[in-house]
Amino acid sequence: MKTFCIRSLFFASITLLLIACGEEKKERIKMPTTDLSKASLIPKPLKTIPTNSAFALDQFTAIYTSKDATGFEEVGTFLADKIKDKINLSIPVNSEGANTVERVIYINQSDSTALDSPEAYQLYINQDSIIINSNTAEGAFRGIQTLRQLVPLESNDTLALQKIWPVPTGKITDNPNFAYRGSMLDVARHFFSVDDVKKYIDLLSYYKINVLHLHLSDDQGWRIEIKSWPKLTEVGGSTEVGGESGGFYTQEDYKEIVRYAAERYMTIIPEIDMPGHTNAASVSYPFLNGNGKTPKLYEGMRVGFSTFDTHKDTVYAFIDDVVREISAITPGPYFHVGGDESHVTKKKDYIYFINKVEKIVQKHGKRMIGWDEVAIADVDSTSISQWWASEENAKKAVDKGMQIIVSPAKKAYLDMEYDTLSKFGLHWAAYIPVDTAYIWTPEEYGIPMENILGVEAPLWSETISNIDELEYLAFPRIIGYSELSWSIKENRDWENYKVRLADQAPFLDRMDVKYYPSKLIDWKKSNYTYEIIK
Ligand code: NAG
Repeated sequence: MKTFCIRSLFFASITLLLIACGEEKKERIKMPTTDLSKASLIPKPLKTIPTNSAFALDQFTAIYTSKDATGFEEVGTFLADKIKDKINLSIPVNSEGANTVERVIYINQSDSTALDSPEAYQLYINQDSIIINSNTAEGAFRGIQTLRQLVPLESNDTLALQKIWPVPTGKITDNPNFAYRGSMLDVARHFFSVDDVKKYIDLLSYYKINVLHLHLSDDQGWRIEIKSWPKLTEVGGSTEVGGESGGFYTQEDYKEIVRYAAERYMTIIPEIDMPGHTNAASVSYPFLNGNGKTPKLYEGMRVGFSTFDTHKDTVYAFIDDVVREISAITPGPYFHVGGDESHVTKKKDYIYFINKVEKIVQKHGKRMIGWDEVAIADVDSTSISQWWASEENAKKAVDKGMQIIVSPAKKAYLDMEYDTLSKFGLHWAAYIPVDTAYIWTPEEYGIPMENILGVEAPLWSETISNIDELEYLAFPRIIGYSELSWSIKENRDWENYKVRLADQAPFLDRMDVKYYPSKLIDWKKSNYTYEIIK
């Protein structure tokens, strides 16, 4: 309580001081009128109240963060770095005695009960101060994404000459609808470098996505170093779809991805897909498939032809090592075991296998996630089902009391083609144009709200082999999935969204994102045209 009062006093006096100094400055700078409720924010915040004036972001602005509040200074520094990247303006963070400071951005740890989830935040933008309140650094981090989106890339003429960027004033109260807002990247069919994954993570975090699920193994490749089973990557990591040389993450690489994601309050979920989708593992260690044959490396696109031997103890000893090594370098609470399309595993063997693997995952301190098929086994209510194909399996999972990650292929698969002219992608589930990707609700499938953990958009990589192609399939649809999982239904409307989406163009161009320029969107501020639109 005492620290709270001191902090509030300190904070109130800074604000008063700044209001006093600000009055003088206001006469000199003619700031535009604004409307915060029309700002192109994605995902749309819970509540926005505009006050129609503007905060002048310029070289006399400084960032201060709550003292002794874990992670808050780092959030302040992150914001300063991003503002520097965006508009080349350097803003000091927690600098003492900066007497040229006229306006502050204050990132404040509050203990308000109104901010009832760790990601909730309030953003007050006044003419002379910006205040972000959150109970946690995670909430503050979500709040600064909103603020980043409000900083214009370019200022208008007069203000631009004075190097002032106007930020619309008002109050935002925000809180995610779903705690799990995910994306998945298949690095098994085609391998993506650590730098590619980092670029993707950074873009996702701008839209408040907080989970990246990495599909680390499949028939075509094994992508993570397992020290006790080195051939997995030496042999199983050596190719990919189409026969290129593949690749893998060393454990140090993986830790670097985890660290980079954690800096953005994003959880990494590792997936080792089994008992099907395991050809690359069985090429590396042929005892795993139990049929006495050494399979060949596979570079095609078929699914459902491989399986582990579900009866051998040595197979479970192998899985134990894999889960143990990966869990030890994964701080997040989840481990994804795949479990999809085990077409050549007998049903009773499949059930036996999933039950055993669930215990292994739990032994290593993680919650099991599996594709929706796992619900046919005797899984625990603490395990999670990722619904992608079968409504019947989703229902079974609900009956077992499991939580569900909503990823219906027809709506949420980023590897589905946009339309018949799409340069990349598949269309076995559907064509998914940008509006179809947005106009649905996770609640519409009859899964009770309390069973929905969140939404995830998987990006399978059979047809894409580099970051440009990844971006083509992911953007702009992933931006819509962020809104579907963060914003409440009442705040989602396609006509309103598509205008806000078009306004992302300058940012996406600036980040060199090779997005698909859908004709459904009026990208007038974009520099970027993909040949398909011609
Ligand atoms: C599914 C497979 C996946 C494949 C994808 C392509 C799941 C859970 N399984 O058949 O291995 O890459 O389609 O869209 O999606």
